[in-house]
Amino acid sequence: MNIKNNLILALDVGSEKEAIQICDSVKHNIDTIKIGYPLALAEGLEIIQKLKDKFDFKVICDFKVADIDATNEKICEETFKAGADAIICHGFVGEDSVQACLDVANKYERELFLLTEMSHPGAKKFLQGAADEIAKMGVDMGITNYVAPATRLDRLQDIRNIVGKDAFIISPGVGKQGGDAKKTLEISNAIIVGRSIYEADNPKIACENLLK
Ligand code: OMP
Repeated sequence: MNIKNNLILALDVGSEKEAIQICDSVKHNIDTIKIGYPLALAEGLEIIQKLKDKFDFKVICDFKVADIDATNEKICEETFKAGADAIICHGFVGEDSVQACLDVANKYERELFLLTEMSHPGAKKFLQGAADEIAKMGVDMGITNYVAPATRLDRLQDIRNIVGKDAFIISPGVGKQGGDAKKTLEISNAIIVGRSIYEADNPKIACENLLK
């Protein structure tokens, strides 16, 4: 995926009005947004196509899909039918569940991002111990897009070493979670940033500061 300025806006706001205001402010700095449960639950899946039509953005749906294969398939179908360019799924559920997501992504000629280790402190307790295996599974399955944390650069590097230099890694955790944009981009292909942009007095300037 080609992402302007290697910067993805995590648009975790609670209304279409707020979403449009922020998108309007950052539209010259950003061409890819991530929509997750907060906005999709508040406004419905129609918000995906509305923002695509208005701003010509690429939309990654962060539904962290983590169910049995049959249910994952239905979740991905609805998400791609609604216009998403990509979807994020969890890896800890195993190969059959992830394969179901990959099959639907391939059918729609869209993209799948496999979440390996998460960025928050709680990820250390269970997920960190499985993350290398999740990344290896992704490689074995032919997955080329990954999510890995900006908050632990050593772990991000470990995951990069597993998935290889040609894989595409996007990293959340810059800003509010403590990660550094520049250091992360030495390892990752793009950063995902939410609150540091949409809670800023001036989201456009917040983007510019991140890119300095
Ligand atoms: P901020 O912490 O506000 O910049 O937002 C980070 C965004 O990335 C949020 O939408 C999170 O849900 C998401 N995220 C993480 O923070 N950590 C992860 O490990 C994975 C994700 C994600 O899949 O995007």
